[in-house]
Amino acid sequence: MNGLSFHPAYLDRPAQEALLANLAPLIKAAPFFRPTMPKTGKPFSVEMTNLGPLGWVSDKDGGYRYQATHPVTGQAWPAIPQALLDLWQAVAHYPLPPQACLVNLYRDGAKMGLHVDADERDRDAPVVSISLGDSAIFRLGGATRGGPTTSLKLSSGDVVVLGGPARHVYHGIDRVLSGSSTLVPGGGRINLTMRVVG
Ligand code: MD6
Ligand code: FE
Repeated sequence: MNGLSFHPAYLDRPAQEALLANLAPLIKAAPFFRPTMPKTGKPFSVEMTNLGPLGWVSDKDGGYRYQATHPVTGQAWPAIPQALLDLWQAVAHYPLPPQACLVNLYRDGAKMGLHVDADERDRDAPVVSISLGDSAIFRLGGATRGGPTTSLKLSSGDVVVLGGPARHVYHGIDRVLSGSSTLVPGGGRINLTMRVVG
């Protein structure tokens, strides 16, 4: 697919462990919260937190948006660690640094429905995704809902860049293969997506 770049095993096991150790105190300061759907207030199965000047949040009344503070603690999000900024620099091929790093946590049975990332004003910047922990089935479609889709298994250490036309395609996580990795304490999958919000 045009604009999709897949880097399997971009991070080896020691690098994955180092990244997770780097994230632990940041997640302690900005704990995972469970967003809710706009209008219905239905809770997501995925828990989230963010790093960087802006973070993606969603709730019943405010809908999908970026904001500078954690919705529960009211504190500014922790900074994006240098190791992640370096990774962005190496794979994004984009002149601006990311403003947001969304951290998704998939515990037992969590998944993410097909969606397009469309809350960013900068429509040209790629999104860089890093997978840690249990493997997941990532589904990729086209620019419109309901077209043909393909799936890609994302394992711990894999990096995906969605740029160009691929930046605007439908995608989601069908399921996480529980117990497929020992990386994340307590099990499950963590996905980091770095974005330029604009
Ligand atoms: C996930 N990823 O892997 C969900 N969005 O848990 C995304 O929604 C995503 O991987 C934009 C670009 C790349 C992604
Ligand atoms: Fe997405």
